[in-house]
Amino acid sequence: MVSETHNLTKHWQALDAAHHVHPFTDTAALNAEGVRVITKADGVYLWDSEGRKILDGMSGLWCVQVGYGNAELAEAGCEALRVLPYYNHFFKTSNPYTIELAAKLATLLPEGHAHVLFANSGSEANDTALKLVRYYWNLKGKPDKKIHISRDLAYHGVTFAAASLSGLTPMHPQWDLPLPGFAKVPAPYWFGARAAGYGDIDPEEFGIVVAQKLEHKILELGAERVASFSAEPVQGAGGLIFPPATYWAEVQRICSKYDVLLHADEVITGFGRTGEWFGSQTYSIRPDIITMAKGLSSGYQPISAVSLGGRMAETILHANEELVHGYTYSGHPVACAVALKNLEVMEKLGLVGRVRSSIGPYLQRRLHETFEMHPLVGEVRGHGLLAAVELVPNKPERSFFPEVGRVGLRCRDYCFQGGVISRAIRDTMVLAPPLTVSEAEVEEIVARLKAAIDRTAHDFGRM
Ligand code: PXG
Repeated sequence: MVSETHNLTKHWQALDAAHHVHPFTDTAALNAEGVRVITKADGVYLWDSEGRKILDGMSGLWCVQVGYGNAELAEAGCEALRVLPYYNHFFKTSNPYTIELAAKLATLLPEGHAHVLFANSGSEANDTALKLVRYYWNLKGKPDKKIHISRDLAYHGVTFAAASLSGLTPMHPQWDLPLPGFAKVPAPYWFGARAAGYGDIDPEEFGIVVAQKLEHKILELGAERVASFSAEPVQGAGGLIFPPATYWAEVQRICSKYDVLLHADEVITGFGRTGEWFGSQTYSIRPDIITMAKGLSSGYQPISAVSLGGRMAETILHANEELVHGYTYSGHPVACAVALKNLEVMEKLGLVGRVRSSIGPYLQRRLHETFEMHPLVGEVRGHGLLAAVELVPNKPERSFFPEVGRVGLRCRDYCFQGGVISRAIRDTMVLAPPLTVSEAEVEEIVARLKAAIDRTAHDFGRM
């Protein structure tokens, strides 16, 4: 039986190598190593084709809020597949699943966000958002407002516009990006502030100083040319960067002062991650436009959405002309049925409340207790069910390893070998478990991560 399993693994690995090109992957290197084939999932666990069980500390790609194997979501999808597997919204038509989902979102979104457009991925949602920002300023008679500002280390997706908006520089050279009309300001990354030359600044002061970089950039470009500022409430793929408490209020002030639309990318922070439905609620942000995906359907179906705040809705929805935008699968009935059920299940299980007041604080406390004094750890940071353990050569100096990413990658490999998935971003280990994770499972995550970090520390002479 064991060898049969193994043969099937080899078979799949060979076919994958022959025909399948992976995202964000060095194809030749992967094919030399052989891909891991994931065959099933349940709760917080995955199984691979060798029968190995792995605790998924990342909820897939930060998205499986209700955990894997939820039968209610599966049934909702099956029912929609039988009843209305497809129809569109182009020909003066709609369907109950899409309608109900839009109305449900309006009850959960921050104040003033009562209208949504659907798409299929976070990247598409962000592309759509930038188009709507442009359209808004054109309708307002300010066609010179065309520059989109975003931040270093931001991740907004991979389409031409979303990749241009992203501030992770390795995302650009292969595609001659960013496109013209995109500008960047620094991220509110306090742990990296010393290395970036800000000296021994405290987080609150740093929050203001770094927010004001946005003001400087707007003044440098000319407010009459700046359309929007895009930002994740908490930066995810850029290294889990939590803004200092002073940051968002200052950004909000600056956007209002210069009449710059504020776009919150809630693709990761949406749907309970930080203990509220949206990160904008956690950080008291009042965005003009919000993009969301991932947790909207717990990743069970590809679906994303863009919501319009008051002034954008008012202007765009009363333009009295056709909105020349939309995808074949915008508001796909099966995806909407699954997303609607996902929100219902999240409410029934009280998942957002448990992230805020029980399991979120529990994860944060256990990570602090375990890693705060660890010789390889510079900082433990987190909020709700988002957490990061930053691996550094010298904690008091807040400096980084010279060969960025090598230590993190080693630790990530040890995590995999030890049966837990924790993503390494540069040399930071990141966790974003399903919102259903139990205390016992948190203990498992912490123990396995500790074993991996200890092994890594040993390899690099730090223990
Ligand atoms: N915005 C944010 C904030 C994201 O995190 C996107 C937009 C793009 O969504 P789509 O659905 O187009 O992928 C994302 C996606 C990682 C990782 O390794 C993170 C994402 C995607 C893939 C990998 O952390 N986030």
